[in-house]
Amino acid sequence: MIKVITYGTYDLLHHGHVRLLERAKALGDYLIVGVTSDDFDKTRGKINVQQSLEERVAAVRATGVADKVIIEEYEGQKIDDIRKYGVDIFTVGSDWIGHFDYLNEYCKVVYLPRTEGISSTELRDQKRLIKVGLVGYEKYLNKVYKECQFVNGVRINGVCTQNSRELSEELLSLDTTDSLDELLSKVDAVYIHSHPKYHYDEMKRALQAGKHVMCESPLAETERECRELIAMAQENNCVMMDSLRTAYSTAYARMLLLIKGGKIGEVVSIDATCTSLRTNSAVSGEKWGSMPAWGPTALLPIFQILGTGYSDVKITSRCENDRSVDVFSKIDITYPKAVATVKVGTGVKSEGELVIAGTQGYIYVPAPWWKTDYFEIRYENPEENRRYFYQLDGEGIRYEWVSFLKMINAFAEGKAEESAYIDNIDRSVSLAIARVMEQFNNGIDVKYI
Ligand code: C2G
Repeated sequence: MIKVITYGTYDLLHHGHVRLLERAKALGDYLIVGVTSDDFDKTRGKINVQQSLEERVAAVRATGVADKVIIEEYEGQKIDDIRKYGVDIFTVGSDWIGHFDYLNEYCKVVYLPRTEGISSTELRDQKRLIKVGLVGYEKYLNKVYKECQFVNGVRINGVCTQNSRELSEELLSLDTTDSLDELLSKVDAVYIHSHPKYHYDEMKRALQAGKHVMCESPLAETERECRELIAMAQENNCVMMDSLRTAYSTAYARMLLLIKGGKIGEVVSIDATCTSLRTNSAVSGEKWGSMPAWGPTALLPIFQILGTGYSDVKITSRCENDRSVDVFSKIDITYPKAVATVKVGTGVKSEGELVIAGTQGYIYVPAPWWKTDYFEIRYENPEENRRYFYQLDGEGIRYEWVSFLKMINAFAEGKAEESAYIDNIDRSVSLAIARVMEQFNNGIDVKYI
């Protein structure tokens, strides 16, 4: 009996896939099909696969061509599978020519001609092409634009900024305007990365125009405004996403799960530091202190791990002449049974690490923890220590955009509840972040040094 094996993602299974499977089967008597797991696809750069592993496996099974379906979970697995199942022929489409020649050492390798004119990428694009406008601080928009190129289904077709001095050439070639209304008239959604004092007004206008919004945290400068926007998004049937790329880093997300699963016992203390030495003038002439620049990111793990039911928040800030521009701030948060300290700086440099201490052990995330691919769980007995690594591409930005698109789709299909599951940041966390920013802006319990 001749055994044949082939692999693929098989997202939105189409006749190109089916033809390949049929021809693969015809090469022998028994066909094994390896379907890639979501994690493996992520590490190989396929980030916006539409269907779950279960759906993709079910679709491959339903073709009736495969004798056995397996899951491909790690790099190098093909060699293991070929040996394990005694495979005679490995086959894959001609888009991979040369790539798998190394398998010749274990079995015969056959590249089958790819079917022209159809692909999962095209199907994903057809399913929904969301037109998005970028709003705000030009330097960061350049980064976001680059990251969007990895996400199918999104087209950036305009920029609204007050200062296009630092826009990249690609962005300058799009429609650039300083009028938000003009931008809103030609997009389905907007991404906002402006100074937080503009967020409320910009989001309100976007939501009133029926546009979906993803806005860098904080959503607004006061909790009341934040609540108002949440209600407005609901009334207008729009997605409103609080944007913090860290929440979409796989390592960070897995770390949260391990903590919830009790790996370090009960969490008693969290220390998070975020600093960057950038001059305020570089940011569109706006004066961004440490709190607007880093506060929301640094507060994220605190509220996601310890919850938002804190008893007390005290802030110490070192400011320039203007009290709203803090070059360094320290936030001390007390909970009934835990404490947290956040240090943020735009005029001070420190080690940007995250330490989460529990009753049984602690988690250490090295700098820069907010775009991490790695962390360690450490115990009293170092032999029990564990290290975790998860590939992170593009600082998490591209994964965040995939989630934004999935949420927009869920809304379009009338499954708004599903979008809450896709969103990695709970509304209560967004509100707590806005509340602390409001406290800082109003100088309540803030000691200036
Ligand atoms: N295919 C094809 N014609 C198309 C599209 C896809 O023949 N129009 C083939 C591909 O060449 C591949 C299979 O169908 O052999 C599955 O395609 P994908 O789901 O895109 O998976 P891919 O990323 O190519 O995975 O490590 C190798 C991979 O697992 C192959």
